[in-house]
Amino acid sequence: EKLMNGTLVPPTPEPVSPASSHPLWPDIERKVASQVSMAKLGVGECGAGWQLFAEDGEMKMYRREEEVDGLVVDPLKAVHVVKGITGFEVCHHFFSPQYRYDWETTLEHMVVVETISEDTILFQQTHKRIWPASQRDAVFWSHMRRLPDDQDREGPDLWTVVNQSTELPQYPANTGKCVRVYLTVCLLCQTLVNPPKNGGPVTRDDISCKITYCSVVNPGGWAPASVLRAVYKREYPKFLKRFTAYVMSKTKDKPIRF
Ligand code: 6CM
Repeated sequence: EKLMNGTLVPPTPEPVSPASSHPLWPDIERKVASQVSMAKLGVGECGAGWQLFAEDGEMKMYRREEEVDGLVVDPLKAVHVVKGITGFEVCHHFFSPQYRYDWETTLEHMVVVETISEDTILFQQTHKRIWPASQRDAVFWSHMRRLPDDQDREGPDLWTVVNQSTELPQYPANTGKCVRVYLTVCLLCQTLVNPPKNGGPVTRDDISCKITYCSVVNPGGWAPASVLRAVYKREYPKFLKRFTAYVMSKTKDKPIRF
């Protein structure tokens, strides 16, 4: 830009670009819309073949056995209700890189490749090896958003985080010791509020969060089906319990954030 006296004013640099001008944006918009509408469906409404494989209190986990080219890609759908936390708080801790090593036990290393905007980040991760298969890595975008209330429901808005594999020239697949996995993950959260009878302020005793977690992971290369299914059966319940307990512990003495 030029001032009246002809001096050049350099444009103020933006710390992060707005996600809507990023080349990945059309993909993100499409994926988020389709993943959220799928996540909103109950297991009875989204096709046959869902089997309950883990249950613990309010937590229920279902999977559908599926293989593509001989590789296990079992879709997973989990629902949980957790007291004392909001959908925003759950999504915030799932999305933000600074908390990930605290709760993600399958993680070996995480790189923030690009912060596209405050709600959209590109990650590269390596995960722990599952014997006897090769170690896995993943490259994915992660996007967090508030969802407008389509049903004119009373109460707070929904929040979601969608993680979706993508390709990055800086991180070509299958060139090192890792095999690239391909993932589609959707976390969808609804805050439930029980208005206190005395008309006083809402406390953590009055709220709970209904969580839906859906995931499809293609292991990308050879991994024995029985071992993979056994690992998933153990690791997914462990993840959801540990992660939600973590959010409870991080928020319990803090003001509620919707
Ligand atoms: O959704 C989850 N985590 C997110 C943040 O890391 C993200 C990552 C998903 C990665 C899924 C691919 C994992 C493949 C390798 C699994 C290795 C298991 C090692 C077991 C230890 C011996 O969406 C939570 C993912 C929870 C996975 C169980």
